[in-house]
Parts: sequence; structure tokens; C-alpha cells
Amino acid sequence: SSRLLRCGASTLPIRRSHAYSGNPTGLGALGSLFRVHPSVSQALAEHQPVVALESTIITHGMPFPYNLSTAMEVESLVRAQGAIPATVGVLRGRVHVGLSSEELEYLARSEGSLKISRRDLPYAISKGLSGGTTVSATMIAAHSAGIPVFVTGGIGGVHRGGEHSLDVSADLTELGRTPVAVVSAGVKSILDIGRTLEFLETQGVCVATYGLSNNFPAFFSPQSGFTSPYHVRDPEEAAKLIEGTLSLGLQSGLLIAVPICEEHAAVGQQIDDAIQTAVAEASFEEIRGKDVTPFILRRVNELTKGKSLEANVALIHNNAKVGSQIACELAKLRH
Ligand code: PSU
Ligand code: MN
Repeated sequence: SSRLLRCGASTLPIRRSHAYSGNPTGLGALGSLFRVHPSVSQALAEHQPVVALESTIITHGMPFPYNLSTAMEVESLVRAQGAIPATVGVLRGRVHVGLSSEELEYLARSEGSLKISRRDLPYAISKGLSGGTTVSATMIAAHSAGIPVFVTGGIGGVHRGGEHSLDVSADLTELGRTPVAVVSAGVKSILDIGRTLEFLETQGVCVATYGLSNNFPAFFSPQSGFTSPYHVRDPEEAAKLIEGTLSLGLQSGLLIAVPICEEHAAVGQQIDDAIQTAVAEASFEEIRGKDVTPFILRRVNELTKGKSLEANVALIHNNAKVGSQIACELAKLRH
């Protein structure tokens, strides 16, 4: 079946597999609020591989100018693998799927921009605001545009102490309700990794580690010590797993966890110490809600004097490469 998505003055037919019928995101009435970049709509119309990318990492995850250079590098790495990048962000109340370089730079430089998850989308749109989309909001946009593969650095999860605070990222419930495959380096150890995996199981999210290990990666470190339910050896196996989820019409997403390369695995103890300090500071300063993750990321970057940022950039590059290869294999399967 195909669905019509309004893009500026033109109305674009977006091909969807049967798994995309219906409107699980509930944003159908806001269809005209989506802006799909011509390079993305053309690639989708031609069944070329497309990779969605988030933008909270740009607005709240890294300091300027590293955020901008990383975002541009990631887009070119996606292109080098033969896929089309579609960075998602909200600009003046419109959800953009694919950004021009001017739009990317605008988001990277803007200081007061919003951090937009599913919860924040309606407000941002109704007020005509701009901001970076988190994993949850990016999944919504990717799914609405018909993009099944999305690459990021790390996803949100159950925060440490989440059994009391109930601070559980909306990324996890989104993975339970939106059929998009998220390629990430696992979950940062600023979070409670064990409870995050439990919550993903409850949400029905298929979690697979990329490569030969059955160990779920912990972002800066290739192994968290927690067992990953499954592993996929290569892009083709990953693509088959994604296609299976979409063909079954499950409406839930997948998490493909790509371990950081050993050579870039950040000096473990130093990062761990920084995380302990940052988590304690967040609690002492009574940082709450959506501010917690950006606060901790910024403090860990500061405390490690940029070492964590360096590792962060390296693993995002790797994720972009692997995720694009998966998107290419998925496009082949669908031909
Ligand atoms: N984890 C990171 N870097 C990030 C984020 C998480 O290592 O930039 C961002 C992502 O956009 C993710 C969001 O979707 O933070 C989760 O925020 P919260 O914990 O408030 O749900
Ligand atoms: Mn939270």
C-alpha cells in the first residue's frame, strides 16, 4: 500500500511495505507538518537505501563545533556506503526528514533549542519552535516517511535509581511501538543497563548485538557484562532480522547494538569515575526529567577532558558505516 505525505507544495507518494499500513504514531493529521528533503523523497521513491539520523546529539549531546563536524562526517560516511542520509530535526514547527547543510548548521549553533521527544513534539509544532529530535521523536519521523533504519550513538534507557524515580527514557517505549531498527553502540553506563534490557524485553523489542559476541555493549566499552538476547554476524543477517519484524507487522522496533572498536574503547576506569561523579552531581543539583541525560553527557565530557567525546565520535562513525551497510542489504532484500 502507499500513503501520501505532503511535502511543501507537492504531494509525494511514499512506498510502504504492508508493515507500514495504519498509522501507529498517531501523527497522521499532522502529515502536512512533515518536510521530506528532495534527496530523501527521491531515494525513497526509487527504493534506494536511506538512513535516518537524530539531532538531539547535535543540539544537546556534543559541544559546538564537534556536534556540527560529527553530523557532517556521519552524513558523508552514510553516502560513502551508498545510502542517503536523512537527519531529522524540528525547524520552526515543521518536522524535517533530511536537512540542508544550512539547516544542520542552524541546529548545531542554536543555543536555546529544544530537546524534542514524543512528549515534546506537539508543543514544539504548535508553537512553531525548533529543536533536536531524540531517538523517540526521530523514530516517529522515520517511520512516517517510510525509513526503516536509523543510526545514532547511544539510546536513552532506565536511569540509575530508575526503580524509584521512574526515569525511564521514552526511547524504550518508542522501540516497543514503532517499527524502526535503531543502530546504536548499546547503552551508556550512565544508565542501569540490566534494567534497560529487562524493560526492552517487556516492550517486545528485539535486541541483537552486531558481531560474534553475545555480550550487550556499553557504549564506551564493547562489553557490558550483560548478555544480549541475540546476535547478528553481518549486515545481511541484520537486514533479515529487520525484514522479519516488519513482515510480521509487529509494530515494534529493533535495537541493533554495535560494539565500539577495541582501539577506540575509552580508558575504562577514567570514564567510569567520571560517570560516578556526574551521576552524583546530577542528583545533588536536583537535575530532573529531560535535563538529566544532557547534564551527565556534558559533565562526563568535561571530567574526561574530551576523551569521552573522542570515543563518542569514533563509535558514531562506526555505527554510521554498519547501519548504512544494513540499510543497503535491506534495500536488496526488498528488490
Ligand atoms: N545518549 C547518548 N547521547 C545522546 C543521547 C543519549 O549517549 O545524545 C540523547 C539521544 O537523543 C536520546 C536522548 O534519545 O538523549 C535520551 O534522553 P532521555 O534520557 O532524556 O530520554
Ligand atoms: Mn528521562
